[in-house]
Amino acid sequence: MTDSWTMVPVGFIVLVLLCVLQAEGQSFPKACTALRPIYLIGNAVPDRYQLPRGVNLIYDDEGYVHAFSFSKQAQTLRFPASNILTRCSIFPEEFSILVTLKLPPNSVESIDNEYIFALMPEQSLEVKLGLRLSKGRIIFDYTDYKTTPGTKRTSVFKVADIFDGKWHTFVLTVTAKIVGLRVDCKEQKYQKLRRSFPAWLNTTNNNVHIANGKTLTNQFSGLLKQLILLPGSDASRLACPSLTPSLPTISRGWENDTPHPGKPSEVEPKYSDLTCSWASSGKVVFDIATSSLRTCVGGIWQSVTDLQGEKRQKRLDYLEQYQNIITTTPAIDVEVFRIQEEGLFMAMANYDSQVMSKQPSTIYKWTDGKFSQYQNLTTLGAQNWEHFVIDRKFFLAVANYGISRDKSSTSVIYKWSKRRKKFRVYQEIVTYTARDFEYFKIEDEHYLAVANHAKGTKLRIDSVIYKYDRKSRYFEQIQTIPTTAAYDWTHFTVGAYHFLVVANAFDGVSTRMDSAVYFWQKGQFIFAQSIETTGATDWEVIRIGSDLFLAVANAYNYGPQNHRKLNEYTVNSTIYKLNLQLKQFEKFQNIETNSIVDWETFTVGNDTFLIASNAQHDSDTSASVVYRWQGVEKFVPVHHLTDSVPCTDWESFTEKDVTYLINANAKSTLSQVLKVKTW
Ligand SMILES: [Ca+2]
Ligand SMILES: [Ca+2]
Ligand SMILES: [Ca+2]
Ligand SMILES: [Ca+2]
Repeated sequence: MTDSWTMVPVGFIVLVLLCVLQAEGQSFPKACTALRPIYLIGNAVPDRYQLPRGVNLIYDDEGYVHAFSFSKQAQTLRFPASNILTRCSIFPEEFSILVTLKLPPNSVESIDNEYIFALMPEQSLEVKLGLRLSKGRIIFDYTDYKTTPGTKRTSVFKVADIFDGKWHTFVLTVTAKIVGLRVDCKEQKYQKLRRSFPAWLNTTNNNVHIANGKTLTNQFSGLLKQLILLPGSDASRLACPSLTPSLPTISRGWENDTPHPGKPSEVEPKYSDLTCSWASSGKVVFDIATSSLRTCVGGIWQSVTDLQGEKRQKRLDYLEQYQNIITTTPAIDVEVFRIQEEGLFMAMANYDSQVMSKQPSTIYKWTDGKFSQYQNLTTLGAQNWEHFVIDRKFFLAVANYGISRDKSSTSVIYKWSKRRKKFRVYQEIVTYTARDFEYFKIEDEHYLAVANHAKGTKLRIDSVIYKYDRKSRYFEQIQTIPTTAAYDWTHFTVGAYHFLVVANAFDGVSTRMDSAVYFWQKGQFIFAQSIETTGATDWEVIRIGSDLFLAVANAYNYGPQNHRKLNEYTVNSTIYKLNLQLKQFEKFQNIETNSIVDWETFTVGNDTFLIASNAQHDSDTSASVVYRWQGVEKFVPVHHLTDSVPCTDWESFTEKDVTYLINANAKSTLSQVLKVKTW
């Protein structure tokens, strides 16, 4: 094979290296994020002195609350969806709805298809999204506008308890594929949603109906106190205190707004005027003055955002395009690092496979809130940059694929010159189509693992572990480990133990093969466990609490198991969880990915996220996807980055308390920095 870049399977290389300019611009309607909590009743009933036909504001003696009741004439109570979704037309993919209501006593049988709210087109009786009560059940209606527009689907929760003539609060939470229901802060129930993600629910020319579904028979017959649409899928987690509420239903003494017989009160009672006692923990009010949700915890009204600590924890809202990085050649990898007393830097591994010669890879420096070009370093098929520090000296190592698989390549370690404020060549290492450098430290000693990909037609070759020699001050080879078309080494620790896991991509016949975990013992790495992978390109370590997870990026499904070559890029990328007793990684969750090359984990506030790169991104459905850790729900997709470029690598960094994500685009010369917007 003379063309070193043409590796079998061809598509696998195309995935990473093909330089095709990506058509820019997406014509999708804008999805709604960055929402504040929206008081839906207030939008339908803006003025309490001019109540719409059929709407009454009553004072409930039992609960000491004002609430709305609806007679048959209120069957058209509605407002345009554009009133609340002002900057966007796609209904949020992820949201919560909080409802405080009181239903007639013993109404399990009598309440039959009564809508609390419904999103409906102006001209039809279709319910695109709705919440109704029927025969002792709470029913969530939804539609999937991407694949099956017009087909209503339902999720049904049996909750006969709330049809008892008392006040109740429930929160319905919707993520991409899961709907959860929590009544009175009790245990959350979950159901799977049968819809695609994103479902693209366009709200243009749609109305939000309150307490009706456009027809007489769908009229809500209970009292409605609160009906709030909240951004994010976890309002119940925020609204419900961690301590178990001793009185889960809303009870006398919860609200004590003064009754005004015959005349509605002027404003919603302020949360501060409401009684919050130990006994009423878990009660939730919506504070109109600050548009925030407050909950009663241990005798104090707290904003829901204050619950997780003294300081309000930030929550990821959406990702905003922040800076375009125009590179001279496509970028395969990016590394973000800090140099003491100098600041934040970023190195791009640049390579244009059409030009088989040395090319510059660019180092950028963060200046005035943006990355600007700082230094060019000559590379040859640069695949990966790795930054590390030894004795307060700053290094950067580049894994060079080289010009031909028949020849060795020279990968280079650079050292930061304090005097010249530039990186200079420090050591050259002979590699074979190197894909990855992994730096790690074991007991004050410094190591580098290189992933050698192939030698000529041979895919099973040695990858090498180097150790920094204190005398010579160079890295010296200490161990070789046979790998098969190795793509990535990832180091991690479990307690005092050190591990390396390799991503083996292709054995010459199939991409479905074993990758392997090794552990460090007496100065060398020893095989510990094999894990079947499918064109593995990356391992990512995720720590949540005391749990350790390993996520594999399965990039490409090629071989006898897919002899018809169907959807070769659509593969399950698996997350494994370490079982400490068995000292084994066990399958934890499968996530379907599309041409993934990199998993990247990052945190915002208390939340852990995973982002899946999608190197091809050749259609609307194959963008990078952000997943959030949601406990029992595992990792749940929360953002679909349709506006992002195709990319082989994501990195995250935090500067001045703001989290950014940066990607490397192997298909064109446009890479991006995204800014994490929080609320
Ligand atoms: Ca990287
Ligand atoms: Ca690595
Ligand atoms: Ca990664
Ligand atoms: Ca990465």
